[in-house]
Amino acid sequence: MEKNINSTNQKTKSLKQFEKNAENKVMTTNQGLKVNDTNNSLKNGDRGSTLLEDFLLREKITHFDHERIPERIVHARGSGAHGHFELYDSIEKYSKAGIFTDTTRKTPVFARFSTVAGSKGSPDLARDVRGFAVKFYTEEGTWDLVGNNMPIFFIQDAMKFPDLIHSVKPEPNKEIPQAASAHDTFYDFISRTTETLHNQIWVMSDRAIPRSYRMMEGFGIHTFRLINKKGESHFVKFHWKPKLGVHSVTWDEAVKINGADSDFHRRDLWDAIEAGHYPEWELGIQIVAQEDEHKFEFDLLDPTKLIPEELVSVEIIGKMTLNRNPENFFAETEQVAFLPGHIVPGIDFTNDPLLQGRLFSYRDTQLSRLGSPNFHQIPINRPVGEVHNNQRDGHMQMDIPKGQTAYFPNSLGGGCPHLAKMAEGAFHSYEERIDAKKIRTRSESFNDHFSQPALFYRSLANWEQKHVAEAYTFELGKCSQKHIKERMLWLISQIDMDLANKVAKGLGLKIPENIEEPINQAIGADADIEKHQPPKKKNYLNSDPALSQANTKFNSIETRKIAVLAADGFSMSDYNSMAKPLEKEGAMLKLISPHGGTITCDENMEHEVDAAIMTTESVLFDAVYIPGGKKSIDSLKKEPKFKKFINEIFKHCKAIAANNEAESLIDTTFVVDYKDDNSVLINKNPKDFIDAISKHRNWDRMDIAAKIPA
Ligand code: HDD
Repeated sequence: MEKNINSTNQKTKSLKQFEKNAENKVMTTNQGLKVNDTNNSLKNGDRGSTLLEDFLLREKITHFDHERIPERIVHARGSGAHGHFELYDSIEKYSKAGIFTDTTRKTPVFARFSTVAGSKGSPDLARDVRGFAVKFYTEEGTWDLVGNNMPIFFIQDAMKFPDLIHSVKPEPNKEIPQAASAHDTFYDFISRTTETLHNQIWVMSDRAIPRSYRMMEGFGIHTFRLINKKGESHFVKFHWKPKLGVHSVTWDEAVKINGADSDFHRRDLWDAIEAGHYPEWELGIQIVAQEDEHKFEFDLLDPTKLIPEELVSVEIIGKMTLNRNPENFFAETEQVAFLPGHIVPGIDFTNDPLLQGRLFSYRDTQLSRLGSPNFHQIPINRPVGEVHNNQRDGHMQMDIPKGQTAYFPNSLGGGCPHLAKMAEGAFHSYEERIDAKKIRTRSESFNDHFSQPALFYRSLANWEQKHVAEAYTFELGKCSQKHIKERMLWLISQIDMDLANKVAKGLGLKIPENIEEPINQAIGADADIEKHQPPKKKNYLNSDPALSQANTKFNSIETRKIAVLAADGFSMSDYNSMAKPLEKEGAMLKLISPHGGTITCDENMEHEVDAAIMTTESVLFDAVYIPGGKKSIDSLKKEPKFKKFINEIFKHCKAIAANNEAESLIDTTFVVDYKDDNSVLINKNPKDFIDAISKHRNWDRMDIAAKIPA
């Protein structure tokens, strides 16, 4: 399929000049020498030793030996895509940034989604936070919004980041487990660093196992500043809201997807874009006036706190569309370098101590990851505007700076590059008034570690709460140390006693009545311990509906994958009656049969099979449809994996539709006793099936489904 390349996208144009296409071209060395044999080395006779002289062998092997670069220390596993951002209405009262004032622009973007803990080759469905990083190639310079799919972070100060990551990464003595937080070192750290508990409960929720990158929210997390023309500052939190709503898989599916297709999210993003179903997110902002900085029960500078949407609503200001897959994974997705320090006039930082540390870390990491301070010259990292300064040389310098001078001020170079005036769009840091002691401490206003995890849990629907309890039980169940589990149980009991009781039951442990050491240990050795312990939990809001996936969008089946189970002799009229309305709504149907190749319907037409049953699994689909046709159904009955497929779809609370003879196949499965279920649709209108799929899951069946041993 032709890729949609937006000819007005400036970044796409700039990348084009670096693209190489070998079509109809002769093979050469890196020096342009034509190559006649790339299969055999130069030898002393046809059975002799290889000669050192063989420069063709040496060039090929040397390049190969150095093909890998260090993977990202975190967020190593990820996928990216190109697109653009459009602004709905100017927000000039808050920001002077061109991207926030000029509604005629289509700002090019490159977005990368990732897991955090796993290595580059780890499976996509790990229980983890997802990175949500967007590079905006704006006319005034590149702005990177390097966020996650959860609105808060684990820690409050960048100084703790290496500790956090060392605790979650595989344990250093045995390098186990890969891409998993369910182990002793992580919970040892978590249970001694209570500021982590808010992000941690989000990781226990369905947010940590998204159905698709296209179905997750994104958050800038920190409070940033927007600066308007008058130099006035407003605090801002950035939100990405996916057009398709926020949806997840269950843990049982996640575990199985990791085996069935460890590239599930990567493939999903790629396929959707190739098929022209371009993922879209709306950008929202929460604005807090400068004078309201201290009006909340929490500190705006504390990245472990969100501003509930019930308190400050999210104003939608624009939309991001991803419409082009990269040409080359390494050149673009692997080499893209996101830096929270990349901002443009109209956007500025706050003193959030996590953000402040990030401003150092990202540039530093690129130096070892990409190997040179010239990483900004790699095509994907180049800004769309011109770059002129007196920085020179370094590994892999790609530019050829002209002239005699590389210093400022100069007269020999005509004073160039000259300094930009404010009127020319120069960047100027927000003039925040500072009058303080230099001090190494944690603000007491950051001490509340339980109110927001409790608010999050209270805001969830009952099925979401059940998933949270199961996730804690699983994760702590994987820990081997009883004292770590007990400490976690006590901490969970401070968030919600009912939740802690459920987890304790699953673990077969008692919740301790108290714990001896101070619970907040993220303080200095000489600090006043009492002063830094979390105060009593506050309840400033009963619930925040925006935190629950039960309140997301359920209005579309676009890009949902529907398995059609059929064999030779399936009913074409059944199929047509269902397939056409589903496809009209943007669903993707895949024919699953006892074998690969083709099958023939009852109207004697051949149909290409998308997957033989042996090569696929139900967890890769959102719903199943089984058309009638006696011969087809008889064949499906002979292959037990079809029954397993249907049982599992039911277990995962997905929609099932069947026509005519297909009911007898349903009757051979566990579903036979639940044919009155809301989303088991036998000989029903396609509209009912579409409605059931658009609801994502029928959680009403959750308790029954859990009993199915699929
Ligand atoms: Fe980070 C990568 C998100 C805190 C240090 N981070 C990285 C990526 C994302 C985030 C999405 C991958 C970007 C990509 O796709 O290339 N990180 C966050 C968020 C944080 C956060 C939302 C808190 C709000 N990070 C954080 C801290 C530090 C780092 C506090 C260090 C002090 N992060 C890094 C890093 C990485 C990185 C080591 C690894 C690869 C890279 O930067 O380019 O520098």
